[in-house]
Amino acid sequence: MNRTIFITGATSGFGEACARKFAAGGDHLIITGRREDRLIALKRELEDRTGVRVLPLTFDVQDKSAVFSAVASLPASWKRVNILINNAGLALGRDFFDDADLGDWETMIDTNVKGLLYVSKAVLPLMIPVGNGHIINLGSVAAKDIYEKGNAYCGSKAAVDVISHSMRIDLLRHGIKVTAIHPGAAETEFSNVRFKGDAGQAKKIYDGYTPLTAGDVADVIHYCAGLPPHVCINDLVMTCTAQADGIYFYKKF
Ligand code: NDP
Ligand code: 8X3
Repeated sequence: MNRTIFITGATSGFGEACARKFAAGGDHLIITGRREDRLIALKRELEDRTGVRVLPLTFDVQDKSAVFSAVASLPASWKRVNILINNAGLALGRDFFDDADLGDWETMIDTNVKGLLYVSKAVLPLMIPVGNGHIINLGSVAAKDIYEKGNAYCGSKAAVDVISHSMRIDLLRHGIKVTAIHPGAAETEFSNVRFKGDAGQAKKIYDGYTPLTAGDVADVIHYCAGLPPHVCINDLVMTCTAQADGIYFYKKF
């Protein structure tokens, strides 16, 4: 389709699956994350396989000046962005409020909330002149249904939910669509990160049912991004069939 898609967190999970899906559809990509080796490997693979142009940008979304200088460093031919997918994010820990780690809370808020704000603010000047921009933010069912030991992660995703609504209102005058996607459990590196490399604990999250895959989420994001200019999906909750909401699952053991 020849659009330019700016994807945060493209080194894994939903972001990487989005890169593959949009490249297969002919879109050019700016892919970002901290793990540069993965970005370079993905660029090579997608350019060879699909013929689209892929530009890797390595930065930490928590680092305000790194975000703004990375976006400012884009070559002139990349200074137009049609779609921003604010996907970079994480959960750290799953502990009662009184047991939770302050550093984990800070990292989640700095990444999921402040990082999303910094990237959006930095990219918007490249999107407003295009006249048909679209921002797609990754929230979570954790924004909609608050579960035990979810505390700061649920709070950070509830912030994404509210910020998405606010963006939609404030960007109306620029004709920019804002979509918030709220997936339920999806098997990616997410739980490995949440449980700090404890693979056994991470795997247990997906026992007894078939969770979403990163590809399922990328398919839905790609669908939202392909609707006619006058149509916007504002808010979308998606789960696997075995999950009803942020809390209730039907698991078979
Ligand atoms: P993954 O762990 O597989 O991917 C997370 C991505 O975010 C990686 O590419 C990682 O890149 C990037 N990232 C994390 N921290 C930073 C940072 N400080 N700066 C830049 N990039 C960062 O998880 P998912 O794909 O599952 O998650 C993607 C999003 O979807 C997250 O916002 C998550 O909260 C949300 N989500 C996930 C669900 C799930 O069950 N998996 C369900 C609902 C929402 P790198 O480490 O290279 O920087
Ligand atoms: C990720 C899904 O249920 O772990 O946002 O919060 S959950």
